[in-house]
Amino acid sequence: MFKEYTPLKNKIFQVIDNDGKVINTKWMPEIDSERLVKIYKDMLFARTADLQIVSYQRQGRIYTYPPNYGQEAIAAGVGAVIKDHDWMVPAFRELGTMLAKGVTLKEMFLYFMGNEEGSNFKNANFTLPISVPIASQLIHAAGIGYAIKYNKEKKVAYAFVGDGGTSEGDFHEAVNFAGVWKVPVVFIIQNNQYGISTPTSVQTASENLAIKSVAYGVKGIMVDGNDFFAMYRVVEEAAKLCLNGEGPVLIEAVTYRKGAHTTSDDPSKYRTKEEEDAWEEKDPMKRLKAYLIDKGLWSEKEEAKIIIQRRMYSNIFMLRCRTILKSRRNSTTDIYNGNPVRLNNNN
Ligand SMILES: Cc1ncc(C[n+]2csc(CCOP(=O)(O)OP(=O)(O)O)c2C)c(N)n1
Ligand SMILES: [Mg+2]
Repeated sequence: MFKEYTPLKNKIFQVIDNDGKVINTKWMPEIDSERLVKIYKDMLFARTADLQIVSYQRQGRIYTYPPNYGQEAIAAGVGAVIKDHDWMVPAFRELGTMLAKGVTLKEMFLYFMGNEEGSNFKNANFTLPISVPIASQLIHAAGIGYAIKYNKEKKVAYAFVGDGGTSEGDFHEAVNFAGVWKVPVVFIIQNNQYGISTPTSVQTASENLAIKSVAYGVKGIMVDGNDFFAMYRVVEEAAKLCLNGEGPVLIEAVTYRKGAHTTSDDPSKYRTKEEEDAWEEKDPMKRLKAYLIDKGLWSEKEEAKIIIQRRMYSNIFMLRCRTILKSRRNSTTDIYNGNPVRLNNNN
């Protein structure tokens, strides 16, 4: 796969088209129907929760939030392959993978309410907290990969970064280190076309982002990040390579951020309606849904039922989070052994 789709050819790996039709039978992954429907339902859960969080922010019930809207197939592809014992090294736009790893929606809500309990994942093993300093998490991933190799463990570390993050020194240091030490890390670039308002076209002079793997002597591939099957297959192959000692792998997942950069951004200032409409055709959920409906595995009726149910869940979670917030501890609780007098004086 990595030879056939070398980034030097600027060729994108796809399995289904925009209508959900299989166009690449050679690389179609084997996933049984029951599991596939479960994956789709999980994607729907993540999308519904994501849209709900944005609406909570508009109501003043949650703070700044970076929407995942439109990028769900990437998170789901990794989420379906990652194992409980693997490492998840997130940036901040991977809600679906976090949920797949066992992070709860409640913890995510708490995080975006600024509560430290939102970084204390109780059910998710080997999952680092959300990382906002762009690309800094990749250095941790390379180090984790080194430790996995040193300890002779059969594990993979999955690390995320955005297209903008590839311009950070940390990205280059991490991929270089990982390449030199041949560590089992899968780097996933979510190329959602923008770093806030900066389009990928002015982010780099490279023909694509996956091509950066060539300079570091690691395998790389450009994949349609809105094609769930393509994502799944690429991540599955990358994991196999890592487990065989042939890692790391750099994946550029090409997608589109349908929402704003964060809830404090207004994308209409820097992109056109025509551009948004063109990407709408490639929406990852629509494509997978079309595939499932064609195979008789899903229906619009079932979808409507599930969305109502999921909205209800997320409302319940939100109410619980409000209760936790009311009982929050002082922000210096874990810093000092007893608060300094000056902090108690309120001046
Ligand atoms: C080191 C650092 N510099 C700047 C910022 C401010 N900042 C937050 S998000 C962002 C853009 C990130 O773009 P990209 O890597 O494409 O990820 P995306 O937000 O599109 O998922 C910037 C510059 C930051 N968080 N950290
Ligand atoms: Mg981006």
